[in-house]
Amino acid sequence: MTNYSRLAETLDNAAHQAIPVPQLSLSHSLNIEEAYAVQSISIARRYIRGEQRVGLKLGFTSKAKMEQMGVHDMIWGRLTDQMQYENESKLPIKNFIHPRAEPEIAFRVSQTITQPIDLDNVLQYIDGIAVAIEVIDSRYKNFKFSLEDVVADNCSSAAFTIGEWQPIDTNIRGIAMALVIDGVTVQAGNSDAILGNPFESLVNAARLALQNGEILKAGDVILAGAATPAVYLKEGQTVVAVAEGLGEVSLKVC
Ligand code: 0L1
Ligand code: MG
Repeated sequence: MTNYSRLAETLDNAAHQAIPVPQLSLSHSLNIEEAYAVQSISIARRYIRGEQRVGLKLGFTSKAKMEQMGVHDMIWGRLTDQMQYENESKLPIKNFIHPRAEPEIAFRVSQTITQPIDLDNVLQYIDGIAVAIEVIDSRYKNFKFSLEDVVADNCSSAAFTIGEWQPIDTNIRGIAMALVIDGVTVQAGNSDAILGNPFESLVNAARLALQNGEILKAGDVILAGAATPAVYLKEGQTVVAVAEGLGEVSLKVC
């Protein structure tokens, strides 16, 4: 019988020590529910160390990425306070294995979400929208994984930073987004690459949270998904995410 706790410990240690491990799928045949169980146990180890859950993230939020991975739904992971960095702060690269950055949109939840929400009422449940950088860092060697591997690995969640919160009536449909490293635009995209409408991501985050007993409450952050492919980070770089009308947010890799 598969020992989920042992697998969770392996992934948690890999993240904590920044040392990559072989894909779980090379030695275990987990299904997706089992992979989420491993994620849950792995994150519980962080909670025991004192970290607090501050929100959720969605991954595979572009049609192209879902098709590439052969899935029909997005994946989700938990964000903790230890993963959050102040805007313009230093990101110590030694704490990560092979970090990559992607420009995202973040939502701040305004009230407990106890029932499914939809595009018509989504604004009732947020009080801020911001540009964000998500730093993903697979705990697997060579950043290679199966769907079940990446779910067990908390969807590669590693770090994030959020720009200044903007009013909820700020337009985020069809806006230009970019990742700029040391003054050079290395990725450019559009917010509608996120599920065709970034608000869809929030609706789906609420659905997945409810399905999985992760109650979203006031102050929680939702990272909606990437507007462009992720880019590897190197020491010394300054990475900036820019979103038209939302402003920018940055990290200095040290
Ligand atoms: O979109 C994401 O945050 C990535 C989800 C996990 C897949 C990956 O690590 O590329
Ligand atoms: Mg992401």
